[in-house]
Amino acid sequence: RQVLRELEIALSEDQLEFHFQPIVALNTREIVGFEALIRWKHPTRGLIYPDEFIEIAEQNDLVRAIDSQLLKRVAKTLSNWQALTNTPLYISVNISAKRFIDSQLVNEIEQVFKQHRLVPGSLLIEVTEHALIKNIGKARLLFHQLRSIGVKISLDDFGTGYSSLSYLNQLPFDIIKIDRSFVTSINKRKLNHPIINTIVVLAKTLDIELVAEGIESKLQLEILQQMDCQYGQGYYLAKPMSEHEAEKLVTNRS
Ligand code: G
Ligand code: G
Ligand code: MN
Ligand code: NA
Repeated sequence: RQVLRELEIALSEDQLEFHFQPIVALNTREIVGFEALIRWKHPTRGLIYPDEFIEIAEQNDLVRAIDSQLLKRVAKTLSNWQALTNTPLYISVNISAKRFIDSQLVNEIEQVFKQHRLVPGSLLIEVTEHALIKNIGKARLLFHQLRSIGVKISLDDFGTGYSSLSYLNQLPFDIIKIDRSFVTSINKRKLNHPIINTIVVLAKTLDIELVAEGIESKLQLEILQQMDCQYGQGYYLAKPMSEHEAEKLVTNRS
C-alpha cells in the first residue's frame, strides 16, 4: 500500500525521528527522564504523528526495521546525554506489546545497551498490557533478560485494560504510568480522588515507581503532589520537543 511504500522510503532517508517529553519529579520539578515519541518528518506533508502510521507498520514486517533504527538512534542520544550530565537520566521508549514478545527485539535491545555502554537504569521500555495477555510466560522470560542487563520496564496506560491488577501480580514492572484519563478526571478541588489515590497507595505498597501522565493544569499537579505521587508528565510541565531542545534542558540541568 501507499503508506507502506512511503514508510520504506522514510526509513531509508532518515525521515523518522524522536521527539522527547520530559518526565519530572513532582516535588522538585526536576527532570528525571524523557519519553521518546516517534515522529515522521514527511518531506511534503510535514510532521506526522504515530497514530497515522504505527499500526500500519506494526501489521507489517517493516516495523522490525523501524524499531531497530530507532533503538540505535535512541541509544546514541542517551549516551551523548549521559556525557553531558552527572545526574541520573533515562529515556523511555514505547514498544508495542506485540513486538515485545519477540525475542529478536529483546536481543537487539541487549546488544545496543552493551555496545553504547549505557548506564544501568537509563533505558526504559514502555509496554501496554494488551498484548502481554497471550503470552505471560514468554513475557516473564524477556522481562528477566532485560532486567538482568539493567533495562527497566514500565506498564504504560495503567488502568485502561481489563486486567491491570493481574499484570502487576504476574510481571515485575519497575514503573507504572497512570493513564491520562485518570489525571484528566481531576478537574475540581474535591475532598478525595479515590481511584488515583488508590493507585498511588498501590504503587507505594508494591514499591514500584509511579508516573502520572497527561498533567495539563496546575490543579492536577497540586493534587497529585498532595497525594505524594512521585513523578509526572504532561503539557502543563513540558510538551514533547525536538532532540535539540531536549538536549539543551539536559545540559542546563546539571
Ligand atoms: O505523542 P503521541 O501522539 O506521540 O503518541 C501517540 C501514541 O503513539 C502513544 O500511545 C505512544 O505510545 C505511541 N508511540 C509513540 N512513539 C512510539 C514508538 O516509537 N513506537 C511505538 N510502538 N509506539 C509509539
Ligand atoms: O500512550 P502513551 O502514553 O505512550 O502516549 C503518550 C501520548 O500522550 C503522546 O501522544 C503524547 O504526545 C501525549 N501527551 C503527553 N502529555 C500530554 C498532555 O498533557 N495532554 C494530552 N492530551 N496528551 C499528552
Ligand atoms: Mn508511553
Ligand atoms: Na500512556
